[in-house]
Parts: sequence; structure tokens; C-alpha cells
Amino acid sequence: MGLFDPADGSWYLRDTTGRTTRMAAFGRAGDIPLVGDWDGDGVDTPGLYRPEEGRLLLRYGRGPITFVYPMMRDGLPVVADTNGDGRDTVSLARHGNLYVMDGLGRGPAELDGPDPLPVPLPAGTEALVAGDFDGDGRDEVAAVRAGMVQRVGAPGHRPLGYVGPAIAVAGDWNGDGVHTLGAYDPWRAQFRLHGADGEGIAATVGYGSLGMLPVAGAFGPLPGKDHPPRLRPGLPAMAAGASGPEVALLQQELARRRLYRGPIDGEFGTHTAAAVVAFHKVLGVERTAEWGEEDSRRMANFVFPPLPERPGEPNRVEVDVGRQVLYLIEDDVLAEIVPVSTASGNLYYSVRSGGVVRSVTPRGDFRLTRYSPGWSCDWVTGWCIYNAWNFTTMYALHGYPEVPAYPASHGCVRVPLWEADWLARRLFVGMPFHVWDEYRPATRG
Ligand SMILES: [Ca+2]
Ligand SMILES: [Ca+2]
Ligand SMILES: [Ca+2]
Repeated sequence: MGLFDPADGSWYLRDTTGRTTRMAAFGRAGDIPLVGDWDGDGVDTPGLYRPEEGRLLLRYGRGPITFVYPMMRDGLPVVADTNGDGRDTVSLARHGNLYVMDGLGRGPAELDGPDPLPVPLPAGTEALVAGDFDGDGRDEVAAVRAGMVQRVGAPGHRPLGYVGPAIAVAGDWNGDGVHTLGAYDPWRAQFRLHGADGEGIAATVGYGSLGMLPVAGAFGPLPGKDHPPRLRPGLPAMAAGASGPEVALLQQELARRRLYRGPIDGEFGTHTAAAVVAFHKVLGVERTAEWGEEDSRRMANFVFPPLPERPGEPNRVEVDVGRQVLYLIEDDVLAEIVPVSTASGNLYYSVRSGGVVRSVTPRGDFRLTRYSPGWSCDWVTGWCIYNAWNFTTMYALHGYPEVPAYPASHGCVRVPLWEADWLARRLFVGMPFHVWDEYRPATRG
């Protein structure tokens, strides 16, 4: 196994005896590390896919000579020997389709012969991993979705395993010619090697730090005389005003958990604080805006809460009044978690009705019926709301300057202004909109 550190481009290759060989800097932040046997000599060597430039950079040894190939931009790469000729190539997924490529660094249109047929991926595929999972000498590609790893193009096969929020890799850990899953859990700084059944964990290895990206391969004989990377599970406590690479790592991980949509700029500002509050809301712990000592352990165990299944509604909004968040579901996959503030349940004097009323957010199954972009002000009450999406004639989802961590509105569903801008690009009139206090999945039996 090995780790790529995007902070300085270092590669740490760990051999089976546990010794480390450090490779000179190769790559930078934003690159996706790859490992493969590009020339078929039985030794895996490093490579990088640079999504924003559409480039594949390969090394045939551990030396500094790099070969550059053009590739499609903004894809999800996976290394596999899909035709079983002993050479690894890089296939690419884009827009929900996998393009299997048996040549290096070419787009489907530039391949000899007919274009490869794109293989549809399961909706919400987050990552790809490949290996010879059945031991027939050819690699299979598997898709990772919500932590479950499933072979692509093989419906009915049982999943290869569950890696949870960790980053999946595959390898022949015991040398029997069959690949099994592994995963790197960056919050525990730990590799977990799965057994053949995909379930049992055969071994765990503490290695590296949060922010490093895993690779796995047969690296051949290595000198193994270098220091291993600094072992550091999790992130230290931090709060608004903090800045630096550790804040950027926090932002990156909050974004990976669909809790943060701001820039990865290493500045712990309002947006990062709101995402930390949302993280605490989903967990059901004290809703502070500070990243605490115990939060790294919580993040390591973080899974999305169960949500109601709604056949025929692949795109919808679920407002969880109990947790004070909303879930945006797209293509039946949880796309984003946005903090909200719903009705306080308190009594207040209503200028409009001329009496004391109780603030209540209606529960039930609605649709977004009307969109009012920008600020809308009520001339009777003087209240102004931003980017309002009505789900009844009286109540709307809207942006508001104050979105406290507790229910505070008069009945509407408030979101922070920047989230209202962001949601404006994802919501649509007619979209199903559900409001409930708590969801508990029915237990079988
Ligand atoms: Ca090789
Ligand atoms: Ca091949
Ligand atoms: Ca196979």
C-alpha cells in the first residue's frame, strides 16, 4: 500500500514488511494518484490524473521521468487491466458512464476500432476501484456508492463489500491471485484490508494522516529505508478565525459529507462554521460552531441518517425539523445537507392577523409551487425574505440573514443567504417538498 500527500507531492510506498520508501515529489493538490503496471513487467509504478487539465502523467519506474498523455477532463479515473494482457490502463467515468479504455491516455473517440460502449454507472457513484476480484486474470471495475462497493455491469452480483466513508482500494493482500477490497480511513489514519468475503477485516495498518490519498499495488523490491509519513489521526480542535491547511482539510471533508459548499480556502469563516453546526445537528449533539477534540472520532463514524424512501420522486427536498436540516435528494441520492431554522413554536403578536398566534411550520407532503427570486418584503410586517420557494400559500423555504441553530422562524423554513443562492440553482417549481419531525425506518420481522 502507499500514500500520496497532495500537500507536497510526496509518495510513501509501504512494503509487506512495513518499511517505507519515499519517492521524490510527483504531483500536486488536485491530482488523483494512480498506481499500475503500465509496461507489463510485473511491477506497479505511480501515475497521476489531473482532472482540470485532462492529463495522465505516468512513471514507468521510481525515477523522475514522466510520460504525459492527453485524457478527457473532469473524469473519475480507475486503473485496470480490463483485457487481461498484463498491462494496466486508465479507464474514465464521466456523467454517469464508464468508458473502458485498453489503451493509455486516449479518449474513446481516438481509440482504434469502434468506440467503447459506455457502461452506465449506478446513480450517485462516488468513486471507482478495480481488481481481479474473481481471479480470472482480468480486472473488474467496481463502483462505490454510499460506502457499498458493487461490480459495474454485473447486476445481481452480491456487493464486494462495504467500506463506509473510507476511500476504497483493492489489492491481492495474501498473494493468492485474487484481489479483495481494502480502504483507507483518513480520520483514523488507517488502512483496513478486507478478507475474501468482503466483510471481515483481515488486518488494519495505521499509516499516514488526514489529507493523504491511498494507492495499492505490487511495487516490487523497495529499499525501504525512509521514514514513514507522520502518523496523525483526525484534526485538532479549531474555531472561527483559524486558518491554514488543517482548516482546508476540514472543509474538504465537510464537503465530502455534503455539508459544505463553500471554497476550500483554509479560512474558518461563517460558511465553515455553519457547516460544522450542520454536522453537529445531523449527529444530534450540541450544536456548536466549533470543531472540538471529539469531532474527529465522530467524523470517522459519520454516516448519513436514514431517509424515507419515495418511489417516483428521485428529486426532492426533505426537511428534518428534529435535526433542523434539509436534505436535497437528486437521482435518489443524498446530494446535500443544508442547515435550516423552522418555526419556534412560540407565541408571538402577529401584525398581519392583529392577535397573538403560535408559530408553526406545517408538516406533511408538499410541492414547491412558486419561486420569488431576490428579496421580497411584506409591507404589513416589514419582514424581508430572500429567494423564497413557497410550499403552501403562506409558507416558504427562503434565505434569511439569521439562521440560528435552533427553531426560530414564524413558520417558514429559513436557510442562510448563501445557501439560498446555491439552492436557487438546484430547486424547481413542482419539486416534492416533505416536512417531518423525525424519521425512523421500519424494522423488519
Ligand atoms: Ca511496470
Ligand atoms: Ca490491459
Ligand atoms: Ca477477473
